[in-house]
Amino acid sequence: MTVPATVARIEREAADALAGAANVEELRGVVTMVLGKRSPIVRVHRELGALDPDARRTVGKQLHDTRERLEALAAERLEALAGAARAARLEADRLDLTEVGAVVSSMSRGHLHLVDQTRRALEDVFVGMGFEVEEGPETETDWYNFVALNIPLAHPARSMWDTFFLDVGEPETVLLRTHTSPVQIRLMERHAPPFHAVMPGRTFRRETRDASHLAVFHQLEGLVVDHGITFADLAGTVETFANAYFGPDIHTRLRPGYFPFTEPSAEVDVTCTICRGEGCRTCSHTGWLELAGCGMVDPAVFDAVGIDAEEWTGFAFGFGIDRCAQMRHQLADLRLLDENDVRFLRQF
Ligand code: FA5
Repeated sequence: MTVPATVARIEREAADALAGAANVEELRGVVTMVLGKRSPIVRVHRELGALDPDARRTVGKQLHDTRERLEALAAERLEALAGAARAARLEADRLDLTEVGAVVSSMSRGHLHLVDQTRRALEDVFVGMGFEVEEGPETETDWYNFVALNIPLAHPARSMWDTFFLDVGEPETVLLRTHTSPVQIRLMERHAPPFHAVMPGRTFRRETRDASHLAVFHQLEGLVVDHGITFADLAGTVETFANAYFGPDIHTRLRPGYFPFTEPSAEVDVTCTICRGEGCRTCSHTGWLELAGCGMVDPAVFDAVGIDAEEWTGFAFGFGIDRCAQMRHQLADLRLLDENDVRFLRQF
């Protein structure tokens, strides 16, 4: 075979090898093999000296052109293989957000606790009746929780509320509020009448938990102060609320009661929804469950906050939010509400 024919064969074989490289790594090996120091074209180049001057020139030029074509081909292959590798990497790293969405939506997502749902539902009913929503602190002073509510120190009515006192300041002056009634005082201190407000919040008592009592529970206080407010307004408000929240077939009753901060006072009962009035453990076999305390604001309370009891009259109430949830959803035992059993909580 002539030298030019040999060079032509070398070029074909080199071009095939470059085209056959499957990836960048392999291509680098082939380039060394076909263009490196030990490659066939370099070997032919070394043998040029043995040729006559004309053939040496012709073959020299052929070798030069061959090298240029093979280098161009190698560069082209390198670009193609590197591009393919990049695309493969991108594909492997691709984040499919629809897949992530599917995983997330199959995970169980939390929701509001039944007590919070109930608080919001109660607020909605009262807001619909024209009330505003106010809040107050869970830690209170003896003055707001008792004294301003016409319960001076050593008053026997203090035993109605078994209190958690905090070890702060003078003994028995700072406490966890036993009811939401102190928020009435804070509201009346800050603003002038009229008032139409509800005040939901957490309350605390040193009580033994049972089917209808918790030590940490929730109340929704209500206060209406205006010109010419009477007990009939109180009774009408309680009835309207009960119909809106429980439905028209649930009956409520007002029973005489006693609270130092209201006169006259009453308790609001609802037909026990567990036994439908037959009597059961939840309602202590009475057929009724106590939902709230209420009454006409005592003039002594108006005096404590500087409101003229000759000009203004008003009523107040305090509903148990947990008990409202209990009766609305027929929970035989109130303790389900603070035990955090997800099998129970998931149902609401
Ligand atoms: C009071 O706390 C008064 N502050 C209510 C009030 C406000 C009267 C305004 C007059 C004017 P009582 O202790 O009865 O009252 O509680 C009111 C309601 O809170 C009860 O009817 C009941 O629904 C709920 N409640 C009371 N104790 C508990 C408890 N341990 N666990 C769950 N709910 C309770």
